[in-house]
Amino acid sequence: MRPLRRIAHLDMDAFFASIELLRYPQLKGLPVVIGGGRRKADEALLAAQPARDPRFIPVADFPLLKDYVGRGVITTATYAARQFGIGSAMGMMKAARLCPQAIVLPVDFDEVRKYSRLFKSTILEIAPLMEDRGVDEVYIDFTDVPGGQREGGRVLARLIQKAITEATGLTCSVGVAPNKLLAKMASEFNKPNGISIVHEEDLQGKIWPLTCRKINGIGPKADEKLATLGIQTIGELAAQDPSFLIAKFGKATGAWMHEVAWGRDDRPVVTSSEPVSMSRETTFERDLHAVRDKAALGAIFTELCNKLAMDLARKGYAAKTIGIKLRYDDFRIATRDQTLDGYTMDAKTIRQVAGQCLKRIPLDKKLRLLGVRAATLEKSEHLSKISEKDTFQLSNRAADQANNAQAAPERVANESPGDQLF
Ligand code: TTP
Ligand code: MG
Ligand code: MG
Repeated sequence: MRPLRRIAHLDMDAFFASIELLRYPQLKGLPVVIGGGRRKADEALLAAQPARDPRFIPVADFPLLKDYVGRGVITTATYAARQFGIGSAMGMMKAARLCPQAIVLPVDFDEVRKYSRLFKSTILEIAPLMEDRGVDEVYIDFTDVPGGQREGGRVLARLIQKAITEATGLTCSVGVAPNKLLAKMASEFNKPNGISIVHEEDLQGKIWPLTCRKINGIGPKADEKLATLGIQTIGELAAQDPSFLIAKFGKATGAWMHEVAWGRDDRPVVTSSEPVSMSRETTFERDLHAVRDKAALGAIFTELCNKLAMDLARKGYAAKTIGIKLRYDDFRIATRDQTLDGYTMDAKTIRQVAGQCLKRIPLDKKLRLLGVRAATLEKSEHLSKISEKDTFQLSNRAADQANNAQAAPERVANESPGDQLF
């Protein structure tokens, strides 16, 4: 008899922040946020005390959120900081009002990459079927791994958790379920440092009471639309006739919503670790206006495109989709993307396509942030020679992600750690 399918989703706890706590263990248990984008603050701290071991820098010497001046957003926060209502993607100034005494540190991408590799290689030593889903999370197929069926997967999950903590000093949370969809939800149930086991028969008790937003792939827009239809929970979604959902959301999305509400998902765990997308973005020092600050904005835009092209080249990828993201001064986000007929890794082409995307966004308000993204990636070595001419015949896909509930997750995995917030 085929063993039951058991899929785990493992996600590191407060990843970027926990990495800083390894360097500064004296901050354990305190509210700490990561954000601001630069290492200035604690470089100054260390420069002032060059001979000192970072572990012995007094807590009182660390920069506090209340003294932060700048326009960054919070990347993540320790669980102690989350008790004050602070979370990812929140503006630093807002966070400072919620918890002025929180310590603020910048992200160290080299360390993030190091620990990301380390925890993944630790898993691979125990369970060979692992799918990389970004900087701090993976799916693991437990089905045929020793211990993977015991207590629904809890025995293996515990073993992996312990191995990761021994190798890295970091904690993670694991959900084990019949498929990826349910495992992803389950890994959040007992965060931090938790394990949660979900069986098919738990659908009604554990999954249906959750809000639809908990489904990986239902983003804010789709959630809002569901709410206007009187559908708040996954159970309510499951109770809808598929034809009703199809009428409201289109054939693919409607049918997909029905399936996921019933906990069905047969996507395999894919072991290759290809990135989903790459992106570059920046928060401006001050809000910029599309017309009045055209030159400054244009220069930043070009630089982002150049950097993105370099990222692609360095990692050996070409992209078929180029997109942009911007955040207005009222914090609202707009995205647009465009799919090319061919693949490109050329900075000029990226800039031109991104520029066309920008033209499709209303630019009446000031901007805080601008980002450029490359998706539908292919290893450049797999591509036959693509001429510039080919790459630049655009097929103008009306891709307003914001108005369109996609069957794919709205927030793509974190990708490589240098790429933020797309
Ligand atoms: P998450 O796994 O979403 O968050 P987390 O690990 O910090 O906290 P949790 O315990 O809830 O899992 O993201 C992993 C890292 O990715 C996070 O530490 C920082 C980074 N990140 C961003 O850069 N931007 C974002 O919007 C989010 C959500 C995360
Ligand atoms: Mg995490
Ligand atoms: Mg994560």
